[in-house]
Amino acid sequence: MNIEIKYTQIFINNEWHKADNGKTFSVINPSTGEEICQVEEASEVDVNKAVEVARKAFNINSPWRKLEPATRGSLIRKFASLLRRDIDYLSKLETLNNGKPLEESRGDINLSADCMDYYAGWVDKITGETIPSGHDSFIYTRHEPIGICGQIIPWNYPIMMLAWKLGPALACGNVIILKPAEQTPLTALYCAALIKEAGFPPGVVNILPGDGPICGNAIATHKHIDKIAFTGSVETGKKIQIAAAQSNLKRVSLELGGKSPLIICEDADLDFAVNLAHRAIFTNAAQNCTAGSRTFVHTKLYDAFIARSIELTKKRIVGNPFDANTKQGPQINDSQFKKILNYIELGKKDGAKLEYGGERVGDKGYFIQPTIFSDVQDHMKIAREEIFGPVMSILKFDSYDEVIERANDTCFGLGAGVITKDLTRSLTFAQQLQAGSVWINDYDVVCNQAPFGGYKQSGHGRELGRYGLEEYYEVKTVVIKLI
Ligand code: TXE
Repeated sequence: MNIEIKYTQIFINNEWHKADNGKTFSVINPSTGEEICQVEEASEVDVNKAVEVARKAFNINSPWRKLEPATRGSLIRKFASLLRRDIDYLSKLETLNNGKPLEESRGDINLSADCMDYYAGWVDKITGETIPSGHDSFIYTRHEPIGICGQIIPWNYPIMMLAWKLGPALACGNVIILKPAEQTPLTALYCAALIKEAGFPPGVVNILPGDGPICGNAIATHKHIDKIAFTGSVETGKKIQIAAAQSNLKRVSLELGGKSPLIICEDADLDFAVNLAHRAIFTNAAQNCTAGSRTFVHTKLYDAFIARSIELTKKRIVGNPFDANTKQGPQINDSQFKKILNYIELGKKDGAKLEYGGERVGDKGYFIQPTIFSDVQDHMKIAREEIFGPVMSILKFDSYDEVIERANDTCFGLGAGVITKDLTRSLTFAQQLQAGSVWINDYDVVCNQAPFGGYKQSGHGRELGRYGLEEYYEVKTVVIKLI
């Protein structure tokens, strides 16, 4: 597919820049392993430049700070409408760079535009409170923007992660330095052009493509960046939290990995459960932080569940993401591809039973067969670590008390699902599962108005919904003595 690449430079102050040190990096098409283009690689010097213009944009008398709330909302809404206007081009660019099926890219862009609209609606509703006080004083709170927000995003949902980050930050009136993942900078750079077209003042949104340990680290350690929001691995999340603490104690919100359980109870309809569990793990080639990567199946359904899951998985079409029949594209890059194949080997070595898949598909690009393991035990690496690849791990259970304990026996806590028709059982699970989202008879339902985030090492803070705004404002108490 021939898709024109329009933007490959660093976006600072509504202008395009070359990297200060002249460096570029290669962006790879995961379907072929071949280079799409070179992109300018931002370093610390470029981050410093972005901070300088962002500070000006955040000055109390700047055009951005003086905007009426409704006007700020209109700018965000305009950006959403431009995403929708260019959805044909943007979805092709996303599929080229990330490898997800074209229909899924379209879905992501629609959800991203909806997310921006959702937060545009909040702009003039972010209110403080009046606080009870003595008869001779008046106390109220103001919700004020934090300032310069660094935002570092991953490659699995490139546009959607950008929208989740920009939406609440802009709604609260902050200014932004965003770094897309080095694997997938292309749609973020196109979005930069749309930000300018929408009419945001210079310096409000700056988008710097670059490497994690260089550009990302410069953002995390910068003394004049006031907040950092990150989505990615636990390992990098910890580095960011340390960098934030050691530099200027900037505010931190983290959305990290998962090892989410999906529990299929004995009263579940078998076909319904098989289809839901399949979608829960294999969506987005399982490059999904909420992937249902531990499938707990009640003993009574266990054998039939495995047989039907194999049948369904055999029909899953893996290949060219531009082909309308394709359900699963490639993994993002060579290192993820190798990591996943290595986990499959570990699963076999640890004694899990490989029921289906386990191999590479084709001889170029990073395609892997959807894979099913049964007889997975809690202690095995494939049941404990985030694989981030198309590997379904099926575990058997007998009693509900036991399965709740096993489901919670993980360092993660992002999502959890339960399939049952029993109301009391579903509510018991909802109370006792340690996860930021619990889905009953559904899976991975993420909507703009409901908070999303993790317990334990899946992160802290929440994105989306009203709670998502709380990560982007300071609360100021004003006390007035009535003299
Ligand atoms: O993640 P990283 P990687 C998980 C998943 C995957 C694993 C590794 O298990 O297999 O992480 O993926 C930037 N300072 N998730 O290596 O490194 C980097 O440039 C500042 C879960 O891609 O966390 C990119 O923009 N930033 C996940 C972003 O961090 C740094 C999504 C994510 O990269 C940095 C992706 C540093 N020192 C992977 N090092 C989810 N929660 O959805 C890297 N980065």
